[in-house]
Amino acid sequence: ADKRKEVDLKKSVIPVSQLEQSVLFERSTFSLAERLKKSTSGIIAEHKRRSPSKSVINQNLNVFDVANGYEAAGVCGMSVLTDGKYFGGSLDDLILARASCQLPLLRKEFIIDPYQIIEAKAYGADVILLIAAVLSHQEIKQLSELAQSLNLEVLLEIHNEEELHKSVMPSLDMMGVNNRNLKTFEVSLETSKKLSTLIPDDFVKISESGISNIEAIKTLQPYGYKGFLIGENFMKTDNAGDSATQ
Ligand code: IGP
Repeated sequence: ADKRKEVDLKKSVIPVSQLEQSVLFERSTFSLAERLKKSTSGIIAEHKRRSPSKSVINQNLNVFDVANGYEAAGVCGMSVLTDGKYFGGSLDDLILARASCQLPLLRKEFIIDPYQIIEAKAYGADVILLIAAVLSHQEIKQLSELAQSLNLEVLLEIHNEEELHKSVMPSLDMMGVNNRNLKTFEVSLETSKKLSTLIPDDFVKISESGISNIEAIKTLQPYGYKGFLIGENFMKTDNAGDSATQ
């Protein structure tokens, strides 16, 4: 209930009706799922200044350079953290990424309210993230159907079998297995391997977190993964785009 209060406060800043009239709200969105299906590498590169597990990753890069660099490196899509409290991100980062590249953009946020989805669209996102660990079946359904009605794609994030089973529904496009344990922050690619066969084939499979080299990608591809979400590894360098090229 407390979380909702915070969101309600933001709601008073820009009314839904105004968000819906914004220029970006009208644009036709890019499909991340289609790009991943056609790609051989399938990289989704993230803009991430800091995190609860690592504190500061990089505070010096500007989001324009990062988005341009990722695009030049030929990645399939970009993830932009808009959470301020834990990751030092903002909606400004999202709109600036939109202004500087033509990549499909994922709004990386703890989405619990329909308002945040309208907001995602108005700030230039193409894809939203829903985290099964914090949402009920009914909430996932309501939020993903709203996203779908706005032509936004949905990436559903899971950590275990239970979260997967409660979430399978046709309004999702991609299933992301987070290799990072939310309680211990430990990462293990075994999580992706273990869950891969349980994910129905109609979803594009993405492996998230702790991917630090090409070997990890080569290891996971035979398990059916088409997308690889990489943050820290690119962001900890002086030039995020250059590191995404290698
Ligand atoms: C990226 P990494 O280990 O490459 O920096 O991880 C991404 O998977 C991670 O930032 C992430 C995340 C999340 C952040 C995955 N799911 C949910 C915030 C909320």
